This record gives sequence, structure tokens and C-alpha cells, in this order.
Amino acid sequence: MKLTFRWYGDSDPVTLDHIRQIPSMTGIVSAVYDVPAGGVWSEESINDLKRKANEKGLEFEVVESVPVPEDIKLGTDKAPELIENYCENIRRLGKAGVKVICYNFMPVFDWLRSELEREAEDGSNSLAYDEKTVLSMNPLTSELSLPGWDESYTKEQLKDLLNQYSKIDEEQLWKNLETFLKAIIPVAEQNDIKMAIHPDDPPWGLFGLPRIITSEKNLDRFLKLVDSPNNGLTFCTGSLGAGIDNDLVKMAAKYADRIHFLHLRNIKFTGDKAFYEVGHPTECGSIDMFGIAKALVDNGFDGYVRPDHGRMIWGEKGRYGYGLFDRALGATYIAGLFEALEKNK
Ligand code: DNO
Repeated sequence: MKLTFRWYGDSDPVTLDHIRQIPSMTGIVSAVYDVPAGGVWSEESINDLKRKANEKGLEFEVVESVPVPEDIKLGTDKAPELIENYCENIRRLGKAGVKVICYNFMPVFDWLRSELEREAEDGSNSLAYDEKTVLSMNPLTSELSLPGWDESYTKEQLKDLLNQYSKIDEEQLWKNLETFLKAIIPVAEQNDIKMAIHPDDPPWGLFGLPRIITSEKNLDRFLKLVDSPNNGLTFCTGSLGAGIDNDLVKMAAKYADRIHFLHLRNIKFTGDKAFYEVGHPTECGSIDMFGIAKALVDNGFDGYVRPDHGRMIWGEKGRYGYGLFDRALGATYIAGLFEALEKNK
């Protein structure tokens, strides 16, 4: 496996110098952030990211994310042109040496949490989710800003989008995903890029919006839509793990050769559809991190890994979920876990 770290570019309080000093770190995971979803990234911006990483001895082989515009998910008249733009991004990233592209197919909202600073007994704080609180909010009127909410939508646009989605059920979303995959996977194959869909977080529908990348049954269906190694998964333990019925160890073993990118983080359940994010090691939460890593290594997993969200510890203030300290601790835990498992194989 190759250990990587998410970097949000020059505005990220976590710098490339911080990242390069984490033991065993091989590269960054980043994206071009100033082009709206659906646009084509300039080769200059892509090469700039690569140059900055390489100058610090880091690779830039994983992109998270090339966002999928809503028109593609909705299957509107604009979809064909936007899919072509998406293909162009795949070509350009392939040319720059990128190997994996992470993306998601979640309508309107990306990841959702009900609390950004849940304080734990040890004084650290982290992101938390409680379905009751989330459902008591109205996305159209709520003042609360959540990390996954795209702030670029005005209330009017959001209303319009929710209205368009009211006509899209899960089956229609599957059809639109299939159209998208049938167009992009051949391009990914030609450009030696592994596409890695990120599961929905949390893995169930919300606010009447369909969500489909949620469970073993649905991942089976997804992988068969285009049965190619280039059509793969981002295995996010925190996202899939929030679904109480998901057997992550079993799924890790089953999908090992189609998992190109691994997001490792742990959560602790506090109730039904309620949890908060904890330190990465198995003993800190409800997810069997060791079991998952072992299942992957035993079944030949050879992809990129990154510590996913971390808590805020040691007084750090920063981007929610993406501070330096706890993610760096997570990285060293992951490096140790994999070293032991790989050498023992
Ligand atoms: C949250 C991330 C997600 C992820 C996207 C992938 O921290 O895991 O925002 O980047 O869903 O497209």
C-alpha cells in the first residue's frame, strides 16, 4: 500500500512541509479547487499541484475529487456535454501521472454531520452525527452550515435542485450512474486511471434524496455496471461503517482487488443512526480497523491509503476533520498496522 495525506492546496493550514515530515508518507491527495463542478481543469493547475508536491519529495497520484455535477446525476440535457468534460479531466490527469480519481455520486449534499465540535471526555473534539438532529433541520432554511453542504448554492438554486430530484428515485439514479460509467470507464482504461467511487456518507437517503452507494448489495450492483478493474471503489470505513448492517471485514475481503483507495477512520456509535468520530485504532471505536486491514492485505490489496478525518487534539484549530495532529497519529497507526500485516503474510 501507499500511504497518502489529503491536502487542500495553498490555503490549507496543513502545509506540504508538515505532510512530508509524517513517517512513511509517500504522497498527497488533492484537487483543483477553483473550477466549479463540470468544468475542465487547466493543465497548468494540474501540473502546478504535481510540481509543488514533487518539490517536497511527495507524489501526486491520487485526486479527490473530480466532482460530478448535478446535471449528470440528474441526467438532464446538459449531461452529455458535462460527461465529455469529465472525460477530458481524466485524460489530462492521466497525462500528469495521476493513477486514481476519487468521486462520489451523492445528490446535492456530500458528507453530513449534525455537530462539528462534539467534545469527548479527554477534551478532544470531533464531528458527530445524530439522525434526529439532521432531520429536524430544513436544508432550505437552516442557518447551520455543514461540511458537506455546497455553499455555492443560493437558497433558490437549492430549492430548484431539490425539486428536480423529487422526480429522481433510486432506480433513475442508478440509470444515470450507468450512463456516466459507460462513458468514462473506457477513457479511464485508455489513460491508466482507476476510478474509485466514494460511498455515501451516511449510507442512506436523506431529505427525500436517493443515495445508492451504501451497502454490499449495492456495491455488487455498482461493480457489475461496468465490470472493469478501472471501475473501482474508495473503501471509506467511516462512511460504510455507519451502516450498522454493513460487514466491513467481509466486504474488504470481497472487494480487495477493486478497492483502489482506502479511507481509514473509526467511529463510535452512541445510538441508532448516531455516532461520533474517534481516534483511528480499533480499540477507540466501533469499527474493526485491524480486521479490515487484514482482510485487505490477505486478499492482495495494493492501493492507496489515507487516514481520513481526525479529531481536533492538542488545541489545534483548523478545517473540521482535516487537522494535522490526529490525522498524523492515524497515519503512523496505519503504517504500523500494514507493516505488521504485510510482513506476516
Ligand atoms: C469527507 C470526504 C468526502 C469525499 C468525497 C469524495 O471528508 O471523505 O468529502 O472527499 O465524498 O468525492
